[in-house]
Amino acid sequence: MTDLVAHARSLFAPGKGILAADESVRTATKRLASYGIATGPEMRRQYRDLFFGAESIEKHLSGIILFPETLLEKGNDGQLFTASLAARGIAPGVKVDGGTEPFPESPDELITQGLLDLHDRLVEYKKQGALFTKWRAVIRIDGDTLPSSMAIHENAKRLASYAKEVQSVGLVPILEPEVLLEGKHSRARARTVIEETLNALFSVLAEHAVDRASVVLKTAMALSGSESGRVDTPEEVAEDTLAALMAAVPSQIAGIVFLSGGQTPDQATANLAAITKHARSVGAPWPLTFSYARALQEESLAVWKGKEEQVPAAREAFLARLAKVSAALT
Ligand code: 5MM
Repeated sequence: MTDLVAHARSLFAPGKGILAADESVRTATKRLASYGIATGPEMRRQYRDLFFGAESIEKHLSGIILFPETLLEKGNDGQLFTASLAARGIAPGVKVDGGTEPFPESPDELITQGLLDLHDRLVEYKKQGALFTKWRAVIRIDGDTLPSSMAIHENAKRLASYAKEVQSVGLVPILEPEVLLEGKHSRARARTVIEETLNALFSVLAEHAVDRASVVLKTAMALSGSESGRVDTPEEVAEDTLAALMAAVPSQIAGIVFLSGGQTPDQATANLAAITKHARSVGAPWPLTFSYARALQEESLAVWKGKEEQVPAAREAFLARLAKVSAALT
């Protein structure tokens, strides 16, 4: 087994998963504002410290995805975040895409940018302690019209170029083609779109000769759209999610992680538990775990509200959710 494959597999250590803490400046600003928290570089640093400084997170976390600025920052203990995470056996990763922009061929859809200077940035991120990386593409469902196959393919091509480049510098790529929850669509439609998106992705990865063994896939679950008026049962979600994954994802990849995508923390926990159980019964060939941002952070942010005196209680809320999400893996 190569080092890269071993790194990729270590993200799936039993009972552990990934905290996505890679919100861009824009997303972090919006998220903090929604809890009445003023923002700026220092508040973003404290936001990261709230989670990374919580006691014993290494019991449940194999890795944390960082935004590039965080690679260079220190926690309240005076240590670089990357160093204190690595010392606790938590792999630091980094988001390397440059965000989305309208896709010129189909302006209601989004395309991810960031390939131009990618190589040089990767070399720097590696020097700064990153062990893995993430690239997010966004796939929007609108009835039977969107996504267009052009948008699916262009995003797949960029994910493949990203993966190839990342592997060439010796880092693990997490490929995240996120099929959005927003919309009126049915769960069946979400399942079909996830399957189409992943089929396109893995055929382009094969064309680009991307080494599957160190590839980690980050995917949405198959869920009814957030404006459909329907809340799926965990069993329904598990069945349709696994059906899409079994139809499209090669057995050779290192593993699959799930995003929470706007589900409540309880939904994201219950759905993960049902997926874990169903994966065993259908003999799914890959290890599975979580890579949540909102579902892990939400309850803690509501307690914290940016107040120093609330940090212990906010960390307690975070640890309680983290323990529930990890328990969903067993
Ligand atoms: C979809 O967002 C990813 C997973 O988060 P959820 O569990 O909340 O769905 C997350 O890793 C996302 O890619 C980062 O938060 C960065 O997002 P932006 O919008 O800042 O690029």
